[in-house]
This record gives sequence, C-alpha cells and structure tokens, in this order.
Amino acid sequence: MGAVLQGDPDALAITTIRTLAIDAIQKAESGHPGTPMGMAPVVYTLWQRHLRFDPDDPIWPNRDRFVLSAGHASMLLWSMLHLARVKAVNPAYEVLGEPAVTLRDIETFRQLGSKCPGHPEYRWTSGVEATTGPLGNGVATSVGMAIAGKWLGERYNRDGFPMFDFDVYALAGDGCMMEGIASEAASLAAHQRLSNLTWIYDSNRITIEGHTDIAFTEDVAARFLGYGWNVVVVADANDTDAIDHALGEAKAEHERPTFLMVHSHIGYGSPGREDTPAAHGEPLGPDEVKATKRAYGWPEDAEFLVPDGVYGRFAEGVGARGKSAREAWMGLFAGYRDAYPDLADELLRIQRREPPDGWDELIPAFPPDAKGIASRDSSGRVLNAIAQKVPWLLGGAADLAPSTKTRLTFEGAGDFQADDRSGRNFHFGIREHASAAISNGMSLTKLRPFWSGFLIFSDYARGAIRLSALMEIPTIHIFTHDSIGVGEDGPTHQPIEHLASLRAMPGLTVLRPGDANEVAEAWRFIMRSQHEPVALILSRQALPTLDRTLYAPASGLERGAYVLADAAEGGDPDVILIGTGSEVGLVVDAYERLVADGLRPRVVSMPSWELFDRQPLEYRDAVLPPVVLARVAVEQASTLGWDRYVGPSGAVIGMHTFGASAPLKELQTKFGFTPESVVETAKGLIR
Ligand SMILES: Cc1ncc(C[n+]2csc(CCOP(=O)(O)OP(=O)(O)O)c2C)c(N)n1
Ligand SMILES: [Mg+2]
Repeated sequence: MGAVLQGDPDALAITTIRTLAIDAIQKAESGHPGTPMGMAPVVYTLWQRHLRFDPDDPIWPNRDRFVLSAGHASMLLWSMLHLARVKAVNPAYEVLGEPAVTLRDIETFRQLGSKCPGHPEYRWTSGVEATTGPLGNGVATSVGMAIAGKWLGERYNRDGFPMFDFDVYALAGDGCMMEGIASEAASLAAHQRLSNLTWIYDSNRITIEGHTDIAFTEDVAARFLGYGWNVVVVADANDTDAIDHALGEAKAEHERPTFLMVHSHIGYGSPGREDTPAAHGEPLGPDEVKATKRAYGWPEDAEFLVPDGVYGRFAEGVGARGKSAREAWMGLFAGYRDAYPDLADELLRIQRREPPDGWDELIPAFPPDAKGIASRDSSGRVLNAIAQKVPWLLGGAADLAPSTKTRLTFEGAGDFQADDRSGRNFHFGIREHASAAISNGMSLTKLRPFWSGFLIFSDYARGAIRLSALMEIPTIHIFTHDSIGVGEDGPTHQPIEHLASLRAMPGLTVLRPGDANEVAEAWRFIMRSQHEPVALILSRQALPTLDRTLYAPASGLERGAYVLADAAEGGDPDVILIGTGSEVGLVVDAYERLVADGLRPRVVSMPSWELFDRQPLEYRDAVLPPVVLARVAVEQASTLGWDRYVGPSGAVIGMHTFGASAPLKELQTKFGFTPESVVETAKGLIR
C-alpha cells in the first residue's frame, strides 16, 4: 500500500489529502474535488497545529469542534478522518477499536454502505460533528456549539478545573456566505462575543454557475467587520505558516469571533481545471487526474496512495496533541469528581442525554376548568417546572417570548449574554432559521435546547428543523399561534399547511396537545426523548381543561391517539370524532350533543400522528375500529393526509383556503368549526 516518496512530510500529507479526494471522486464518477484540493493545506494546518481533538476518542466532551459547512467538500473530511485514524463510536457512545473511515470506505465514496457518503452525515460516520450540505446551516450550527461551550464553561469550570474551554471551527465557502442563515448567525455570534468561534472562509470566488462576479460582489470582510467580528485575511491557502499564524491570532482573540478569510484556488494544481466552476462538482476525468498528479510531483498512476510516513505524521500532530489534551482532561475529571461530585454527575448525565432524577417532580396537574388556559401558557408553566430541575434545559424565542411564553422566570434563570454566560434565557433575535440551527448546535453539544416562534414562521426555519430530524437530535421546536385561532392578525399569521408539512418530515414528532394536561404529558414525552426532535404546537387562545374524571387520562398522549370519551357499554360506537389541539374541546362539545340526542359517539384525541402510527395494529384498531366507517376529523389546518385516519367514507372538517382577519368566533363560524357543524357532519355519516 505505502510507497516511499521523498519530500517535506507536511507537503506529502497535504498532497495525500488532495489525491485521495481526487481518486475517490474519479472512481465514484461523482463528487466535488475542487475545494478539497484548494483547502487541504488550511484544514491540515488547523488539525495538525491547533485542533484539540483525539482520534482515539472523537466524542471527548472538551474536544475542539470542526464543522465542514461546505458539506459538498466531504472528501476533505473523509480524508482527514481516515488519515488521522479517527476511531468509530457506536450509538451507545462506546469507542470501538475500528477506524471511523477505512481506505475501503474512501474507495467506495458515495456508494451504499460506505462510511463516506456524498455529504457529511452526523451519526453515520464518527468524527462528523454535524450533518452539512444545505449551505449556511453548518456555520449557523457552529454558533450553537460555541454558545454551548461558553455556557458549559460558566456552569462547570471551577478554580483549577477548566472542564470546558473548547474552540469551534467551521469551514465555509462562497455559498455559505451568500445564504441568509449565515448572516443571521454571524450577527448573533458577534453580539454574543463568541471568542471561541472561528469561521474559515474559503474565498475561491467560484460557485456552480461561474465566477462570483455574476452574483456576489459585496465586500465580505467589511461585512464581518460591521457585524463586529475579528477579521483576519490570508492571501494564499498554500501558505501554511500564514494560516498557522492566523489561527494563532484567532486563539489569542478573547472578545470577538474570528472570521478567517482565505484566498484560495478551487481545483488547485489541476492544469485544466484550477479556478474554474468545472472543478467544483465534476470528477477531473482520467487524463486530468494524471496531469494533476504530475503537477503535484505524485506518481501519476498511483491511486488511493498513502505514502509511508503520512499516518505517522498525523499521529505526531493532531494525534499526539489530542491524546495529551484528552488524558489531561480525564485526569482533571477524576479530581473534579472528588471535589464536585454533583457537578460531575451532571456532566455524565449530559453526555448520556439523561435528565436528573426527579426532573418531573414539579410538573403541575391542571384542575378541570371550562374556561381553560391557552396551551402556550400551560406549556410555559410546565417548561418552567421542568427547567428548575434540569439545569441544562435552556433556550428562548426569536423575539417572541412574551407571545410564545417560553421565558424561564424562576429565580436565577437569567439571560445568556456576553456578560452573563450562566443565563438560560436566550434572545435569538428575529432569526428563525438561525434559531433552529443554533439550537441544533447546542443539542449536538448535548445541552437540551428549545427555541420558539409562531407556527406560521416555521417555514423560515424549516431547513434547520429538517437537519435536526436527519441528525436524530432532540431539538425542541416550539410553535405557538397554531391556526386561524390567531384571529385578527389574519391570513399572514394563520398557519394552514404547516402541520401537514411538518408531519411529512421523517423523524420529526409533531405534538399538538389538546388541553393543559396533554401539554404536561407532551413535555414528559419530550424529556424522555434522546434522539428525537419534536415540534410542539400550541394555541394562542384558551382551551378548556378537561375533567379527567369524566374523560380518559391525558397520559394517553404517549400513544399518539387515545379514546377520550366513548359510547356507553355495549358494542362499537356509531361515529368517531377525532380532534387535535384546540379542536379537542370542540369535538367533546359535539360529542355531548350527540349523546344527548341518543347516539353512540366516540371521541379520539390525536395529539400526534407519528406516535400513533408507531403503536401496534391491535392498539390502533382498538382506537379506530375498522368496522366503524363513520369518522369525522376536525382540525383547523390543511386537510391533507387526514384520509388515512377517516378512511374513504369519513369526513374532514379543515381548512381549504387561507384564513381571514376577524375575531376568532367569527372565523370559527365562517370556516365551520362549530359544534353544530361537527354534529351535522357526524349525523350525516351515521347509517
Ligand atoms: C442551501 C443550498 N443551496 C444550494 C445548494 C447546492 N450547491 C451545492 S454547492 C453549491 C455552490 C457552492 O459554492 P461555494 O460555496 O463557493 O463552494 P465551492 O464551489 O467553492 O466549493 C451549490 C449552489 C446547497 N448545497 N445548499
Ligand atoms: Mg466558492
């Protein structure tokens, strides 16, 4: 395998990174060689001379993080993980002896089963800190990691015990810089003075359609200066000493995040492709591969070559530094455990994604109340009850906390700011997409973050919500003002298709609790989830708190749907009314009217499709007996998808248009969300 090549060992290592990328992409006949070729020296210098990352334990809590925001350049990361001999970790967080990425994985880049997929996939390949590819999201996620680093340091560091002082690095391209989410996140990172954060900007001035002159002519460095970043420019990506020096400057900066702008050449070294858009996303082609290897002084026929000494070079650099840093930390932790057993216990629980004992002790039970309480309000109360017991449950809103009721109000909750890193209330600003991505970054650092906004604006955050689902991380997305129930604000603020679109997302659990006690159960589910993001959907308007001595207990929520009220003994119901969220109270009202009319209705509260779909068939059939075809679902939202629960002969009372600006009562009448209309529809179905 190995071959003796002469030359500077760092230069050999850098060319190995470049040629592994070139060969893997050529063999796969797909991929993005240009940026691995251009940025290999930068990433190599970062890892070799600065990154505190132990390949033998890639989940060590105080490791520096490296996020490849330019996810299309994945071969750069695969080469690094392979050459640094990073070890695999299993889902139980155990480090395995085997490599995270083998040469064989690189040879099967982009093929089914390879640990080297097209873009970095968190969970799939150890050493990947975040799933990236949707441009801009990686850098925004890195802001959440840096925030988490500051918060963890404040809570857990003690004199002589710097348990958390890690740095976060993200590599971004022109595309990341153009995306709005990066601007949102950069603005907040500067406001928060995240000096532990460095973004490396690969300024190669090329994107897919051509030179950036066609669409991107702003002064990016000036923009970051304007945000309040420390801006450092490196004129040549191949100048490893200049890169080293710039990274040192980033490290020495204690007030601001650092924006390290590196001028580079996409496809560096390829005689025919350098500085062209073709280098971005096409294999070089067999002839150009050879020509490029010749230009590098590399054997032109060698493929997937790792010359003798290259693994060793990585081991002496990132390997040795990472090992000694981790070992020192482990020693520190042993002392910390003795001195601060409670804090050490918290740290271990955080790593295992386990809440503290007694986390649910303060959750209130809500007494029956016909007037009721808005689910945003009951959620705020439950959240505060849990957060008092779970110090690392923290978050905020995109400038809507007074409306979303997510503020933590108990003594000492505080506001997270540059001058108070212990605060647990976050002001994300009016930046929904970044709010979700930053929360993802906090969750990837094992905190338990929530963020909130109006359901209508979940669209703005959708890219990052999707990544939380793809990564299987338990980010808590809270959305209030869930329907036309918003009333006077009108159609711009009334979600219609949002529930359907969130339910369409694999891996995201959508919870729309129907009263205050279902809200409490929703939070119990959320806190038990370790790998599952949720969208918690809450009302602005009051919802009656059901009398659970008359109706079934709210604990049925954990099964997604449950029989809330049923026909008297003696056989199947003659109609099933299904409601979610604010419509549960409505169907209960209709139920009482049908009972008074001598009929045998059943009410099913269905706060979560996803949880219900997971139940065994037996349970699902018990809730929705196949013989009962008369079914009415009521939801103030798009009807899309409800046919699977009501069947071909059922009915759905839902929204088929946008809403309107008017008081809620008038809207309910206009759009048919009245007990009379539910009763009439139900009666029409009963044969
Ligand atoms: C949000 C998003 N939009 C579009 C794409 C498709 N895309 C992938 S790479 C790319 C161009 C990126 O240019 P740049 O960041 O400069 O990377 P370089 O070509 O320099 O490697 C585009 C448009 C994407 N991955 N994500
Ligand atoms: Mg570019």
